[in-house]
Amino acid sequence: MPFKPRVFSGMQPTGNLHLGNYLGALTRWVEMQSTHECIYCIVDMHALTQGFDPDGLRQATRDVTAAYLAAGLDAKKSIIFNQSQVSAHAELGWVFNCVARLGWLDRMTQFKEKAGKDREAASVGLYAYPTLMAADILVYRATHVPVGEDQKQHLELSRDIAQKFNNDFKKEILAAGFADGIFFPQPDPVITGPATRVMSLRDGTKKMSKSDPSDLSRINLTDDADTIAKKIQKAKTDADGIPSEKKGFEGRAEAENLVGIYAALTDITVESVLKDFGGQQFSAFKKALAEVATDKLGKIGGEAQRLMADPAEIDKVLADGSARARAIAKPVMDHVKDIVGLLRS
Ligand code: AQP
Repeated sequence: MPFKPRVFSGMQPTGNLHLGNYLGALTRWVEMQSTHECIYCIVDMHALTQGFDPDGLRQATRDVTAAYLAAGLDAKKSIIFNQSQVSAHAELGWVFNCVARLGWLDRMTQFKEKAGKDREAASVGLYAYPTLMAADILVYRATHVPVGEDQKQHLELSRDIAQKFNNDFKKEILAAGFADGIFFPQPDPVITGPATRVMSLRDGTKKMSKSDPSDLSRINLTDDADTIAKKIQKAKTDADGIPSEKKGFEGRAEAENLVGIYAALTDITVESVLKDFGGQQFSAFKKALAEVATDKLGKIGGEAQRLMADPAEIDKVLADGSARARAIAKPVMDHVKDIVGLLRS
């Protein structure tokens, strides 16, 4: 039986959302609201993998919710909630820890990057991050996952986990009444759009990230016009100007990144940007980029600030979303318990 199309995605409340989160994921999330049933999560349990800061986590969870709403997510249309309020995520995450193989997790490049040289000091949670992510998606039997390019490998692991679960428990799944013997869908990554990998403004080889120690490396959704202009002005470039053709980007990651950001924000192709700006110096281009960035992000930042002034209203959105998410996740988790042999009364 084909699965009902359903979208799931999430972001970690580990700091301010930035332009990469916005162009790589959020813009797609907003679009998909008009075509799909959508579930958007603030994955607060994932944030624990990066260290503990209880007050900071509470604040960041509300900030990210405000940014979601300000960017155009509609809490009536979509389900918006924080992960820890739906315990089925953690329950299924544990089952998946027992389905996934160590060898699979050993290959995850994000763990290697985040753990750095001192692997032994990394938390078990950071290592098991992808199995919890698989649970986040599959506890809703979601079919589509809009994410940035960096999440591709984790999505492939989610697909492997779904397939292994379906294979390992085929007999039990059939006995539970699923006639085709398939319980979990294999979720499709939706990695589309002009900016699936936005790079740091200070180093074109590193992705823009919330946890980069340099605030100059990213444009936050809450930055005001002056800050955006300053960060773009200070963005790393090279001595050559804007090329007239794409091949002129060779070995010039920073230049390619800035032009890509301009194209994504104005919804035109990179070729068109090069036609308009080819041959010009970066100083002029950066002014134009600051204008479009301020125009687009200024409204979101302002609206997010307004929403953040009323935390009780944000908590209400999360409570409502959590209740709706629980109503979908609980029966799925009940089936999983029956399938794997966990008694429930
Ligand atoms: N630079 C980026 N370009 C395009 N998409 C990006 N995403 C993140 N950075 C970029 C996408 O945003 C979504 C949410 O990401 P996340 O919060 O779960 O964590 P992350 O991918 O690890 O993002 P950060 O900013 O780098 O956070 P930290 O520093 O806390 O680890 C995902 O869909 C991601 O692809």
